[in-house]
Amino acid sequence: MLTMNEVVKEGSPILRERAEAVSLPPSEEDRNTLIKMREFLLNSQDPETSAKYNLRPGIGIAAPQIGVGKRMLAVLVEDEDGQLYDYALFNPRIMSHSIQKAYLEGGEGCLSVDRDVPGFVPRYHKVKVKATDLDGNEIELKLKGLPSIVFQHEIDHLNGVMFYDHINHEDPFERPDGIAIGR
Ligand code: K3U
Ligand code: NI
Repeated sequence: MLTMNEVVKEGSPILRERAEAVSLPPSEEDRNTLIKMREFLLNSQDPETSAKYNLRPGIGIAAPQIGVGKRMLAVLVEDEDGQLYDYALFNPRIMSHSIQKAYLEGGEGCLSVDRDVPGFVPRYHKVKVKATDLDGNEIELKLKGLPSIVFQHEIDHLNGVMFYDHINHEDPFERPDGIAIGR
């Protein structure tokens, strides 16, 4: 199983590189890596398992964060209605996005960042994402609110972008135009 020992921390060059597309159909190795990433999120959100293995709870993870420079991500998050977004995907692409922006009231965190970086992170409120799932099926997701923000954070990791790159460093708490989302 993956633990925090496998999670690459800021300063590592792989977090600043553009990840490579996964060749499809995925190899058994790529599928296994992605299955382990999803399992990490499940374990990290389970109070007993996270305490036992000292896991930081996560709602998303991208392959570069475990040192694999390929376009793969896993997300495990509930929206404000309690609907679960449980995805493990190859080659995710944002096909379109709203003009409207959104940001998390409490800012963002990252498993690769062992410090608090205060400030609002402007994102798109809604995104349409296409990707390939673990069974090789092409899927399209229409996302808004927290799940949309988590996907944008993870797709950023595939492009070498960190959440704090988006913060207004002159005034981190200047409210972006858009919807404030609580958690
Ligand atoms: O935000 C976190 C959280 C964990 C449990 C419950 C509720 C929230 C932890 S930080 C996190 O999950 C990052 C993970 C990363 F860096 F590996 F991608 C994802 C994320 C956090 C906040 C906004 C968007 C994405
Ligand atoms: Ni992150």
